[in-house]
Amino acid sequence: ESRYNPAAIEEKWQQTWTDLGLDKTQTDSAKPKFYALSMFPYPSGSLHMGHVRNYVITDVIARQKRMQGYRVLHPMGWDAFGLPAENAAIDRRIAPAKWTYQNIAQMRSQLQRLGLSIDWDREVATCSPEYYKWTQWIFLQFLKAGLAYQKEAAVNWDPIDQTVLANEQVDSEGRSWRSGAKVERKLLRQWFLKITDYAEELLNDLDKLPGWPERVKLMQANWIGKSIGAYLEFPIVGLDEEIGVYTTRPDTVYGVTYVVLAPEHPLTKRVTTPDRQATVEAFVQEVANQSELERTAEDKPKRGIPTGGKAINPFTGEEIPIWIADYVLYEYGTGAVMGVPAHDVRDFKFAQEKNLPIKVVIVPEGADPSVPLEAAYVEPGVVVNSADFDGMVSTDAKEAIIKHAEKHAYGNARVQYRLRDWLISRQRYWGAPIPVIYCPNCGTVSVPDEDLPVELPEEVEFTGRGGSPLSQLDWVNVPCPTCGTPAKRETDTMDTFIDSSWYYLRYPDAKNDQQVFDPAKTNDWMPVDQYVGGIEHAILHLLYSRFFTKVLRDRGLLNFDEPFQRLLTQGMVQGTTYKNPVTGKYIPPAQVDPNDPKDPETGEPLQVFYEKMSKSKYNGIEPEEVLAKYGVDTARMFILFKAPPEKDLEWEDADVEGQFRFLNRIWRLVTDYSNQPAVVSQQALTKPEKELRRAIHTAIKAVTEDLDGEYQFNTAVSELMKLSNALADAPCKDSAIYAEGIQTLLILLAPFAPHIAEELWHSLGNTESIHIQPWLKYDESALVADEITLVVQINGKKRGDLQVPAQADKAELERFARESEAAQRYIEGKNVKKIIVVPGKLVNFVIG
Ligand code: ANZ
Ligand code: ZN
Repeated sequence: ESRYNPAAIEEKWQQTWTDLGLDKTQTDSAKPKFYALSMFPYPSGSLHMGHVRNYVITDVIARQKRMQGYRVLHPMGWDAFGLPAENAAIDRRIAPAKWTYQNIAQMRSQLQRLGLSIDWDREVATCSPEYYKWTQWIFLQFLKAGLAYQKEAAVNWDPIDQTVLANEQVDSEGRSWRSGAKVERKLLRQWFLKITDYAEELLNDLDKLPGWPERVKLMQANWIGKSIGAYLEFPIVGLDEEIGVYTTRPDTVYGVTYVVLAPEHPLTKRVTTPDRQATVEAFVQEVANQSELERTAEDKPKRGIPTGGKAINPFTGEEIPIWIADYVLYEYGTGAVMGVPAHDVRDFKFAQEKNLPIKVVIVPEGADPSVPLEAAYVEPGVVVNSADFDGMVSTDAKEAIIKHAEKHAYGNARVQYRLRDWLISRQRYWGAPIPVIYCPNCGTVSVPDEDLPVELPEEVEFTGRGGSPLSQLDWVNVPCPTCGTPAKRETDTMDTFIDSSWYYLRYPDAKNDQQVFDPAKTNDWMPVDQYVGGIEHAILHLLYSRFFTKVLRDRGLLNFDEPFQRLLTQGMVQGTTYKNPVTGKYIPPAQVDPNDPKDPETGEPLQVFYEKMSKSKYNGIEPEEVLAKYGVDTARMFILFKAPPEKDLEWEDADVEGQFRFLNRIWRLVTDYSNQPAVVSQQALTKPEKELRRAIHTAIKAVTEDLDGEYQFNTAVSELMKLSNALADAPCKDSAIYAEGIQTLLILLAPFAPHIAEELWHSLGNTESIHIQPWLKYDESALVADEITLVVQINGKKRGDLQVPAQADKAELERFARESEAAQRYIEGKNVKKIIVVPGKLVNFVIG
């Protein structure tokens, strides 16, 4: 073949690699292991550029590690449960399983076209009974460990369709996406996993992850939200009970001017005075239908009312009013707060709106406490108006006040986490059924292991109404596994985040039908050495996976603490977007002249910018089209070269074209070479040979370091370009060094553009695959230059340069420079005041 034609080689090599079994996971235990993992996709039906970028990145890593002598595990699977399949069933009467497996088939063949070195023998689909059997088994492990429990929790309830809605199915106005009904909050008994038991370890172990982006660790830490403060009790006037509050600012306790309960707090009713009952009840009802987001929105006015009840500040003995307000959340802390308007921004606003007193107890050093505040003073300072604590630095007062409370038994130090237990119940069909049975005699009974999986019934009608389809089937009726009495199955299925919290543990032993996995195998491959995926999973998926790992470790199944050693969150793929700034409409590029972008209808000039590719913005590029035009190797090279992997990537056709031309240059370079006469090998290297050898080994070093370190694929590709230029320019094309150069170029190229590298490798007469060649090592001595370029400056300005021996010392450099033509011209007859020599770089003459 004389011309580079990707279509003619790509499928051929993919088939050969499959036949040779190159993508299979090696099990040779003498080799070090490397587990390269991409976040598995949701089988929506078609691959988009974000997927392509994700999987190409992991593939380069997997291929290079394999060449470096690692046994590599590089698997793929499908996060296959979830709402869209059920919606397809409702809208188009296609069974969720059928829809899902069709999509999987389609996307698998699209992935295979990318030339990914994936071991498909280990493929998992979370919706297959072979997989969810073990999801259910793991749930029962949590139940045994006391880490799964039921409690009432609010759900989004559509009163027209009589069904529970996921948060995504409720629009910003609180209406159902399907019926348009105003969504209500309804209490249902739900299953939870006790992730809060692991809050402290999940936080602390972030320190064990130096290979994670700082940003992601910070997001996780904030989500866990540890705060250190105090629990304080305020006795209720006229009742033999106290209101417990959680505060991070015990140092402000003398500034408390009211106490606030969450409206749903169990004490609300009892503290309310008879004259206020009706008003309070109405307010509680109103708040009950608000989402947490609405309640805590910063910009909305705080809503609250007095209950008529009073509490006592145990420090001062003062009576203060008890209020209820929407901004106090029942699920956080104790569901009650002490109001300190002088020192809390929210309380300040609230007190101003409600005319509550504001009492200053902390001031900046030397300030006058009697001057009224214009805003809350939230900084540390000196304590005032606080009895014995006056004069203390507020940060010290925190501890002193907690000690005081402990001594008098009305409070103590307390650590609080924002993290809540994980609500996993979904009132839906397309998920893993929660494997429990409710028996009138025995209560909640686990489905025995030998009865797993609890399979999803297939004869189901999808109407979108009347609750989960499962609850409407005879399927719910079973005899109790313990006593045989007629009993009922749980009809809720699990949150799909559960499926993805453990899939990476299954790949090392994906076909095991006796065990969730053989611990020996999973412990051997785990932890994942490099995980690659989107930043959108920075919090939940990664936190849940870390939680599962720790629980299964504590169940004796795993011998490590953290599942993912290193994490790479790849940036977004963005496309050119045309938008009419007046109408806000996005315009398809086909209707726009890129040199003069105007709205085809109105003639208004358009805004042009890059934005994440999406159908609604008409800025997407179809992977299939790029592959058809340029082949997959070009697409891979472009994606890797255009931006560092963690940065956003702006799709530019011209740059794709550029990579295609680069591969064409390599094609010509190698085919020209293979048509040349035999290699001549001499004893001593000529000067051009030495230089070429230096270029070769510099490339090996640079590409290796770019891949071993921070995965700087873009600079690695630049190195390949430099080497290819050095080869093109080399005068010694008949030398053995040139042969070494051509081979080096192909081997370094192989992980990036695997098909063209393989084809050209074979064109050189090689019969083994390039992908099983050992990765190259560089020769340190080859990196040393014989000569360097010495810059000659006059008064700091470059006036010329010259080649000098690399070993020349300072005095010699000065002499070379002084004798150079450039220097001669400028210093002739001038007074040289000073000469600055920077070894290896330049000589600067300061003349007067
Ligand atoms: C009095 C106080 C004075 C507070 C002050 C702050 C500043 P983090 O750090 O997020 O844990 N709080 C406690 N429980 C609450 C709930 N259920 N709903 C809404 N707010 C709640 O925040 C702890 C602080 O948030 C607590 O400290 C409490 O207000 C409030 F100058 O107590 B603070
Ligand atoms: Zn029973």
